[in-house]
Amino acid sequence: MTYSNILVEQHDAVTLITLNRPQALNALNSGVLEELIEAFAAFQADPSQRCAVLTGAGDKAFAAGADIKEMADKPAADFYAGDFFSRWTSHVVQTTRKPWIAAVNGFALGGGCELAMMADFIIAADTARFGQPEIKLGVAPGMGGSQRLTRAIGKAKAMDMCLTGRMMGAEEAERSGLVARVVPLAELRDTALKVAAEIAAMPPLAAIANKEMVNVAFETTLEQGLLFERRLFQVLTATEDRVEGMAAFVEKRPGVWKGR
Ligand code: CO8
Repeated sequence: MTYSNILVEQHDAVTLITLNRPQALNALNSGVLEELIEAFAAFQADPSQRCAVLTGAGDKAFAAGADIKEMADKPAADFYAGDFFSRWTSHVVQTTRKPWIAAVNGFALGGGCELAMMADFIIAADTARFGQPEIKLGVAPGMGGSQRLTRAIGKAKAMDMCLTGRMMGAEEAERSGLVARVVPLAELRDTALKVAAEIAAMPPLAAIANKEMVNVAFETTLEQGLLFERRLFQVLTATEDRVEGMAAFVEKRPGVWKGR
C-alpha cells in the first residue's frame, strides 16, 4: 500500500506512523482517515510488528483537528448518512489489539486531541498544546472528546476545555492525567520509539492482555473488572511465555518470547 497523507516506517518491531500534511498542520481529512485505517490494520496483521507510534510531521502540530475546509460545505445529511468519523473508533481503536502510543509534537486540537486520546497513552513534547475548540466553530467534539477527555482529566477540566475551547499546555496535561510523559520536543521521536521498542520486547500476549485489562476499567464495574483481570491473569498462566518468563527470572537471564 502506498500512502499520500501519512508516512509509515518500520523500526524493527515498531511501526512509526506519521500524519504528513504539515502545510495544513496535519488536519485530518478523509484521505488521512482512510490511510490511517489501512495503516493500523496492516500493523495489527503483521506478526513482526509489536507496538506502534503515531506522530505528526513537522515541529508545529500533531494534528490541528478535522479538516475544517473539507467540512465547511458538507451538508448535514452527509455527516449523518455517512456516520461521519464512526470508522475511526471501530477500526483504529477496537480492532488494534496491539499497543500504540501517540507522540504529540505540537497542536493536538479537536479531532487531533481526540485521535491522540484513542492511543493507549500519550507522550508529549514540552511544546504540545491540547484543546477541544469545536465550540468556536458552532459544533462540539465528535470523535470522543467529550467522553475520553472527561474520563482522562475529570469533569471540571473537561468542561473548562470544551466550553471555553482553551488550549492546555504539556505541563498541565501531564499534571491532569491526559499525558503519561513530557519530554523536550527534540527528544520526542526517539523517546517514543524507545518506549515502543521496550513494549515491543515484552511477551506479546501479555502486552495485549495488559492493554485489554486497563481498557475494561473504563467500561465496567469494579467487581466485573476485577473478575476480568483475574480470569485473564489465569489465561496467561497457560502460555509458554509465562513458563519462560518465570524460568528466565529464576535463572537470571532475559526471557525469549514465542507469543504463545
Ligand atoms: N483544518 C483545515 N486546515 C487547517 C486546520 C484545520 N483544522 N488547522 C489549520 N489549518 C491550516 C490553516 O488553514 C493554514 O492553511 P493556509 O496556510 O492555507 O491558510 C495552515 O493550516 C496553518 O494554520 P494557521 O495559519 O492557522 O497557523 P497559526 O499558527 O496561525 O494557528 C492554530 C494555529 C491555532 C492551530 C490554527 O490553525 C487553528 O485554530 N486551527 C483550527 C483548530 C480547530 O478549530 N480544530 C478543530 C477542528 S473541528 C474538529 O476537529 C471536529 C472533529 C469531530 C467532528 C465529528 C463530526 C461528527
